[in-house]
Amino acid sequence: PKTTYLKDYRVPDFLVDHVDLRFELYEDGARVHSTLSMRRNPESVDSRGALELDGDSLKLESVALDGDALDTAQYEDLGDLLVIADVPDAFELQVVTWIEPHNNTRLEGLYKSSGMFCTQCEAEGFRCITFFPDRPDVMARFRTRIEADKSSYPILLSNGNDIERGDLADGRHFVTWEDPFPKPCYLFALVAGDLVEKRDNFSTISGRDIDLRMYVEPRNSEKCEHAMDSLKRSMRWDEEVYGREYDLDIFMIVAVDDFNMGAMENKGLNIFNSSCVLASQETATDLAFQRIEAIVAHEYFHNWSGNRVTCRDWFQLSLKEGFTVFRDSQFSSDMGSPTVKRIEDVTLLRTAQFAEDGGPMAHPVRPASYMEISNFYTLTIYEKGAEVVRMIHTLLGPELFRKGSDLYFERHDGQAVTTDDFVKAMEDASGRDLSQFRLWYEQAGTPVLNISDRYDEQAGTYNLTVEQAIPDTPGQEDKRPQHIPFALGLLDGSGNDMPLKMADGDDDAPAERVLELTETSHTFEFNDVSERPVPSLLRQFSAPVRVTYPWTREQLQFLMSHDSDGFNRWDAGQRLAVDVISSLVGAPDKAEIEPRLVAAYRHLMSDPSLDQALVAKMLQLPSEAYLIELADSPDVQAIHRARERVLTHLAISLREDLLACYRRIDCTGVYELTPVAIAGRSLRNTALAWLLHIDDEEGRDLAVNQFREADNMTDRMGALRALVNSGFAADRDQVLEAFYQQFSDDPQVVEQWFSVQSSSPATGGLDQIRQLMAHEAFDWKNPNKVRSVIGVFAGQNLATFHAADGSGYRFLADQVSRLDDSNPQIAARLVTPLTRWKKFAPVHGDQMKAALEQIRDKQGLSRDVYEVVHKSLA
Ligand code: HT7
Ligand code: ZN
Repeated sequence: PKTTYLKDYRVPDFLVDHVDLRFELYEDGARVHSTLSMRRNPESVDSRGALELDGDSLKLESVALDGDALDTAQYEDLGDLLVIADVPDAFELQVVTWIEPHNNTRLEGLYKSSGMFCTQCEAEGFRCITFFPDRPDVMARFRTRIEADKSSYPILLSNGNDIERGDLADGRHFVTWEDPFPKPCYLFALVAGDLVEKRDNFSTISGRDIDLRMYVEPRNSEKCEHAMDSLKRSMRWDEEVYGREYDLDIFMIVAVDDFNMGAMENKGLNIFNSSCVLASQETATDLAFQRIEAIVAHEYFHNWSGNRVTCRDWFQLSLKEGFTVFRDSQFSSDMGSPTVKRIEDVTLLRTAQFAEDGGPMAHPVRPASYMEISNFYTLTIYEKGAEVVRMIHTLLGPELFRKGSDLYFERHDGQAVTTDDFVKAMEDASGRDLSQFRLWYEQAGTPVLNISDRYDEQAGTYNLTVEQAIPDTPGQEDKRPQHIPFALGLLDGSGNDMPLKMADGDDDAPAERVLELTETSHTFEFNDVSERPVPSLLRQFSAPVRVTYPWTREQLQFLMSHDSDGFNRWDAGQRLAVDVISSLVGAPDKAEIEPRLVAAYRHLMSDPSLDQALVAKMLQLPSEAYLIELADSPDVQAIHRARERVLTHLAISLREDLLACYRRIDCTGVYELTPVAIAGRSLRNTALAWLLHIDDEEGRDLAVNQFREADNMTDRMGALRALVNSGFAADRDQVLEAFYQQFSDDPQVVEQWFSVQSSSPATGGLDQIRQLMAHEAFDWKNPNKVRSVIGVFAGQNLATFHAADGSGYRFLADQVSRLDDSNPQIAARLVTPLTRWKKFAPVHGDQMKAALEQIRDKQGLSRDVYEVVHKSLA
């Protein structure tokens, strides 16, 4: 497959002013009539070149230029390109193609999901519908007429406003949609199905009335309220925080079961994976409710950050994704607990993005090349990209950042631009020089900050030395130091923030400072420091970096209870737990377990005056995945055993506290989604999980009872998970069966039922995973089912996946090879755990590598999987 390079970017040779589409939808295929009003681009360097349009899996029926049919000598159909050598400067091109949505298992372009037609055009799916210059810097106005059987497809949707509808012969009907905003074709959408409509409305800040509509299958009609409320909150928030008002008269959301990602921000017609939009108290956990709110917000926010201002090319993907993730995380912070939201974001970043940044697929936030763009919808583009925007926010402060975003939206409205344009707007609005900061977009790899300090009691000075280093990544060595905002505080012996005085005669002595690192090494001096402080470093995780500092366990325990920064209190707890667990990896069974950890957790559990939302997070031990990420040549089985030992020790030592904690929290009231209520359920379920970890009989009774009595999925799932991970095999089998019987007709719940089993070493041995794949509810064509069984197994059931005999690796290779024929995007994502083979000792690494080679040697490998496998083996 060929590689596309950023350095080769050229403006398009042809522009499209208007697109007229007519879809004839049938059971055995669809005919697409496309009329493109085109002209040569005056900015193109090639003023006489041939017209080339992208295509993929299309059957070309006819081509006409300005009304004259072309014969096959006048154009060339190369499959992936339609070439017309001789075209005038401005013309109308009519192309008719035939496609087969019912056979489209890749879920790119137009396909069928549960009997309905739907589309996914980002990144390069529009070319699977018709021939088109499929690149985001070609923006056009679209008019779309959809024709289909009226009884099977009463609802026909596309972008914009519906301007005409009517009946046709043979029981068919049509609706025509017009989108007044020019857009790239990746934002085109079409839906046709037998769906129920849920309506609401929103009055914008300027008093315009917007029609809000959700379309779902009839069985899901009671699961729309949360998404609709989330949408209205998002619309209000974007007006208040970013001054962004919605621009069309209608905003539509559609839920589909078969979808490769979470959702898609098509103009005025967002399409969602059902699992990311449908929820009821009975069927969705607290986590799912929060996720839905965040994704609805994310897609809505794209209307400005992505649609009104879009990407010039796919190397600029983080322009819209990083910025929009930053915006949705600000929104979630404002809707719930900011500290908890930050903890969740950082956990994902440090566990998974850092791993990506240290692996063979590491790439900058603005990549320099790709083979298959779908492989670049990564944690680096999304999460690290959001951190980069967050650092700009930290450096500029909220007011200047808002000035910068206003300028960006105003300056580039209706344009396709670059990450550099974004940074430039921030510079121009603030007067700050961000030239060194731009390296965050260009250099891959996670910077490491090595920190040391010295306290001079006589002089009353405290010196903090910070050295930064950025590791080599594929194709990038000898990196330059980056511009890093580094927030810190210093704690005195009573746990109070000390005034941070940095120069003699300086009156300004704040309790917290954001230092700016620009050199390889800095030494910062603090004056009038009356005692040796305990440093609270990188508060709020002010930059996506690794920090090393020789904290003692005493200091960590101290920070856990005293740091005024809630995030760093949590982080100190994580560091203490990591230190304790790591010290037990490979240690004899009788090695002592740090008593400070038990004391710290007892304090957290038994003091109800503490922020319960933070406590609920602090009681989560670092995951196996995170411990593996932190280790060099990790021994997964030994890490698993050490973590289990610590959990067992904590549960035994804290048994009475756990029972008291469980009973103290009243969960009998009305189900609420407030941070306090969510924290209460989380704490109770953690207590239950720990009690069942040691097969406590009383815990078992509580769990069985909770499972039976629960009026919400969080508690039912909490009990189910605890029982599944316990040694109470009979209870486990019983509740699993009861759960399935109750929810077998709800695909989103069945996905949770699959996940709870495939993630558990107790039920997720390889044989059981195979059994789940043979289950009546498993479906190879549905990405959610594949992810909930195979993806969860390889990503979360790590002790089984990394079995010493390599069976987990070979199993994954077999599944990837099988899936590659039908859905290459999902197959390529499933490969991820194997790509990390170099991190592991040869006993594992060699077998992981062999599994990659097994995939590599498969005939007819897709470009998606080819890229991941070859780059991993390089
Ligand atoms: N912008 C959307 C990206 C997306 C996507 C990309 C590749 C393949 C399938 C896809 N479905 C959606 C999602 C978002 O970030 O909002
Ligand atoms: Zn997005």
